[in-house]
Amino acid sequence: MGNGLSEPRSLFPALPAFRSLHIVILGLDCAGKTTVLYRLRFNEFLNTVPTKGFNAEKVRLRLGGSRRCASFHLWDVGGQERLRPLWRAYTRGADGLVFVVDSVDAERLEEARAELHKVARLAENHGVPVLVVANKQDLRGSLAPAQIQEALALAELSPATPWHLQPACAIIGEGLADGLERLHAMIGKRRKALRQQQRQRRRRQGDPSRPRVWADTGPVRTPSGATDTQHDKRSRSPWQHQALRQVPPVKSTPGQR
Ligand SMILES: Nc1nc2c(ncn2[C@@H]2O[C@H](COP(=O)(O)OP(=O)(O)O)[C@@H](O)[C@H]2O)c(=O)[nH]1
Ligand SMILES: [Mg+2]
Repeated sequence: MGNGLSEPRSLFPALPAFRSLHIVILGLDCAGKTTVLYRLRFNEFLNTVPTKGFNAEKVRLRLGGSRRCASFHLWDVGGQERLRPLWRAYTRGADGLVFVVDSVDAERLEEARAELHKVARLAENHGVPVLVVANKQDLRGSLAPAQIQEALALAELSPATPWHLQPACAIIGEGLADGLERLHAMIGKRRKALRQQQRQRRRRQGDPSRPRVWADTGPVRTPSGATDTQHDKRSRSPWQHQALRQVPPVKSTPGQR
């Protein structure tokens, strides 16, 4: 479940496998963020205590049962109200966000919605893909993904924000690898689009980032008629070269040196 931008299942070649993606796990306290982190890292259930600061782990994931792997650097940040102002610092420069919600805690879904939209709206998070994990699907009374999508108003996120909603149970790990794979694919798609935009912009502007090395076209005559060897030819623009070449050559008369 997601918006149009999350559709293609994978764009693996768009992302180099050796570089870890910076992923931040957010959500209200008790949603199951730390359980998600440790399940992904150790592939087992670990009892958690409320997170005061953050936990960070590196995780490698085999993609779609293939031999290709992806590396993630996962940051699990405390979700208590007094810690939420810190989210902004952790998400700066993030490749993707994971937003975990407790699917049974209907009362706090409104609060979760407000926090999710607040963080997604930050200028520095513009276009950053979001994986929403509808956690605790094993519990009786858990809301269906469609209900969670509506309660979180995911359709109202910016059209530039790719998102995917993944039902999951962090206790046994169900849904987590699939969700992370979708996030990986969304990040790949975004990178590819950004690279294309960058190339188009460069083509329009004549790529100022390239080193200005002009071709060596031989000695150049200065207006005085002398061959210019004193100046570095590479420091002149092609227009200067052309102007200098248009100076008529000084005819040497016999006896003149
Ligand atoms: N039944 C169930 N309980 C879960 C699940 N995920 C986490 N929990 C429990 O929810 C509580 C809070 O989890 P924790 O990871 O500390 O939440 P955090 O505050 O978001 O980091 C813990 O008691 C977990 O065992 C799940 O998928 N199903
Ligand atoms: Mg925690």
